[in-house]
Amino acid sequence: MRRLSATSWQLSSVALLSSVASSVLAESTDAPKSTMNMTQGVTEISQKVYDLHMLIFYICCAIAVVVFGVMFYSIINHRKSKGAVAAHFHESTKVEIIWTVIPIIILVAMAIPATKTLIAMEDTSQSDLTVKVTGSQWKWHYSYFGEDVEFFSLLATSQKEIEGIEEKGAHYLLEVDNPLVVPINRKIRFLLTSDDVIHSWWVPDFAVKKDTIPGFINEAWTKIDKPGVYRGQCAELCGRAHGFMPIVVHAMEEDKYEAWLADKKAELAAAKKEAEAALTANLSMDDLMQQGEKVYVDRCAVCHQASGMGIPGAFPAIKGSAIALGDIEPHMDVVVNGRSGTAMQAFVNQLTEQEIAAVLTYQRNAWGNDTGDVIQASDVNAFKEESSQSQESKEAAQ
Ligand code: HEC
Ligand SMILES: [Cu+2]
Repeated sequence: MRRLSATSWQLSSVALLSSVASSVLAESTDAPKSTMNMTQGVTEISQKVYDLHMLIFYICCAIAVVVFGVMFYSIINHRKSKGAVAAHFHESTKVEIIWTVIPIIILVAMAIPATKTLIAMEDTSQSDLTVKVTGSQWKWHYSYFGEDVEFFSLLATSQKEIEGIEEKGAHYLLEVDNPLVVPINRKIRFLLTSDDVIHSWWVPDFAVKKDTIPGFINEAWTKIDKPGVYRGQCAELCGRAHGFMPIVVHAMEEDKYEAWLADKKAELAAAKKEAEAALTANLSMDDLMQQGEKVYVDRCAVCHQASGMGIPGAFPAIKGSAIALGDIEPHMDVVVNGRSGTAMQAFVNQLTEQEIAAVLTYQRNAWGNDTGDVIQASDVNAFKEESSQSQESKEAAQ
């Protein structure tokens, strides 16, 4: 009777393990997007990583069955109540050798496929195109090498959804204004770096997860098999809005990608023309305030808050701030050049002159900051030229 229950115990634990294993197996064959297991992804590498993960998982299961089997067998069959007497051997060379050699063999057997996959993941040679990925608080910047195409990619989820005023959409916190667009079936090399703190560019479907480190350039690559929209996130705790800098990649057939690239170039060229034209335009206070509010909400409110109150101890208030109420030049300087060593970044390459003029006007006239100052794109441009000249003369003096 006792024997029987002991065996059924062992049997049921084996059954449990194998049912876990088979449910994992079932997932790997039908449901492509399982929430229980690692994704298989859409690249050869991600499939390799997945296979490796499953292989190691099964090895672990087999080891668990053997180890727990021996353990439970010993506990049950050699228990004290049965009159078992412990053996008293020491320094058995045979046992020592066996329990050293077997784990070594297992480890080496696991290291071989793991190393192969890792080497393949690191091999960025012979790529067809290169995209530079730059992380900053809290957005991504993509730059296509040799194409003169670059843009920022920011969270597109509305503040109302975040605050729970509106219902959350299907891609809550996983949607951006400008997704990265890439072709399928081409080897894409990523050069990854950061403008401020460490971020990490992570797209699970590609099995790509690389830290972006200021002052360093890391490399990664992918070759996507299937067109689609793939989503990821920053995977390095990078500050307050770490959870608000998602990654969206549109993978397209090559001809569609080429068409997109041509469109994007035209769009960027048009935007550049518009920015140049704006340099001579004189906008009304109302227009500037309207545009400025939009820029502020999209680009500044994450730190300085929509109320202009900032977050005490982290981000200064703009409402009532001496800078926003004082002379225009120091205010412009903070926004154009940033404050190095702080989260206040230089917006000179992130916003057009028009946008900087608008956001300055907005900060100087919103929330009771009633300076009445109106700043035009031409003012910002003049300031930029002046400060780059003084930069140059400083460099020349050195
Ligand atoms: C990532 C967070 C962050 C974002 C985004 C940000 N700022 Fe700042 N800002 C800061 C921090 C931090 C400081 C304080 C810097 C310091 O310690 O000198 C600051 C300071 C300022 C100041 C000076 C305030 C004072 O009283 O000293 C102004 C003006 C300002 N920011 C404007 C802007 C504008 C305009 C934008 C949007 C275009 C913006 N900031 C976006 C973090 C941010
Ligand atoms: Cu980040």
